[in-house]
Amino acid sequence: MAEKQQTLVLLKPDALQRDLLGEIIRRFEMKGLKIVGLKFIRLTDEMLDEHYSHLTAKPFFASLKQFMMQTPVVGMVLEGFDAVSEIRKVVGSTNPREADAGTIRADFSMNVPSNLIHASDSPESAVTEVKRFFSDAELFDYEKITDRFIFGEGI
Ligand code: DAT
Ligand code: MG
Repeated sequence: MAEKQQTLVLLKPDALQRDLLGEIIRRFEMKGLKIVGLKFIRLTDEMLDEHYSHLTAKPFFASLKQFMMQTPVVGMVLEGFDAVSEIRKVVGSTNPREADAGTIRADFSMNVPSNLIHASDSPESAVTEVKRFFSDAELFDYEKITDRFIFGEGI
């Protein structure tokens, strides 16, 4: 049974610099993911220590943090059935050169860390990451006239 989920996305400094924010958001919209939160975030060292805590021992950790702090990032919370795994499909593998053609990373990027997007990797991390970056007041529950056509009956 499909589960309605929320997931966290960050559009990284390379997406902003390369004028790809609109294109990436358009792909999420076309997939049928509903934007329930959207804002600029200026990431700090402390936020990144927490967000990338699974990578602290990696030799590239310090340069990854520098990369992520170059400009503000665009934070988004997207909602939909199985949104966490669906969005990872649309985004593609971490290494853009191994990502499937047609994914955002394969189509628009060439290397790590400049792979354009962060997207939560499990339902559990999505819950933690949405809370990390968005307050309840910044998340919006609303109906769209297309909901019935995208999600089907019984939403
Ligand atoms: P993902 O972003 O696909 O969830 P991850 O959580 O393993 O991947 O890594 C987070 C980010 O760290 C990734 O988007 C880009 C950067 N990164 C991963 N592996 C790297 C490497 N070998 N060299 C440089 N940056 C890397
Ligand atoms: Mg990850």
